[in-house]
Amino acid sequence: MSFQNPYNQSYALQATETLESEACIAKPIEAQRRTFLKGLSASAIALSAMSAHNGSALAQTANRPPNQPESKPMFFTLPDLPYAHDALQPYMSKETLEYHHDKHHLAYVTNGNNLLKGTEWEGKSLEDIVKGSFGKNAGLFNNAGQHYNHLHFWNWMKPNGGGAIPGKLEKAIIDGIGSVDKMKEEFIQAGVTQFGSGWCWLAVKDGKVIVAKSANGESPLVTGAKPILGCDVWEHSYYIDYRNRRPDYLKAFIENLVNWAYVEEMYEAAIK
Ligand code: MN3
Repeated sequence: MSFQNPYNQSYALQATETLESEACIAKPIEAQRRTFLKGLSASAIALSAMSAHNGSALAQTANRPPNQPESKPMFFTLPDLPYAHDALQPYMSKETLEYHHDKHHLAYVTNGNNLLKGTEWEGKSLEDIVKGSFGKNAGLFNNAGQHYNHLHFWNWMKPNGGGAIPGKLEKAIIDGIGSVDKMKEEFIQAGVTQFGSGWCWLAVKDGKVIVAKSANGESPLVTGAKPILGCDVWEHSYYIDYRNRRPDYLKAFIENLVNWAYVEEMYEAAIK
């Protein structure tokens, strides 16, 4: 096993963490197929994923030895982080991002591609795979769901994040939740009270901004809402930097890491 978490011995592995440790085992066969997504918008992620998809299809065809059956190109690809691994310090360390992006997210990509093969969702969009496989194909859902969540998670953060919320989004938050302070308080509380692995969210449901939480690889997508901000509360996201202090991690995330411009883009797309 290539992944060695020095803290594994210091805390009990919960049942929901099994997924996490299993995901670490997968070998990084997709590492060469990364695509550069610096500064991309939410909608551009989908387009870029498709162009990476097509690019790899071409490369695969060109490199295929004669008389070998044509294999389908991998659908899920791991984008590079939109900033350097050390750019979020001191709130999120280089080491955390090296494990979290380079190993954990890569494992979801690799496993997701393997589990997608031969299913009815091959060729569908990522959102359709996530929504369609929920409750029907747990293995595929877990990996596709986590791929979707992490694609956005990297963009929901930025160096020198936090700060002022763009006006239209701020108004929607106040209309939906009451105030910006209340939103922050409820968002942190959702993350703190998510038992075991999961995520806390801001989402748009019926045109209104709400706070939500979900287990494992689930997201508001599976409840008919649109996620606009999510924070990963799996231990792999904070244990190196914060150990068991999940509330401190959530506070640092909302105050110092959030890329509110990206949240606003997702809000605009969600209310269309
Ligand atoms: Mn994660």
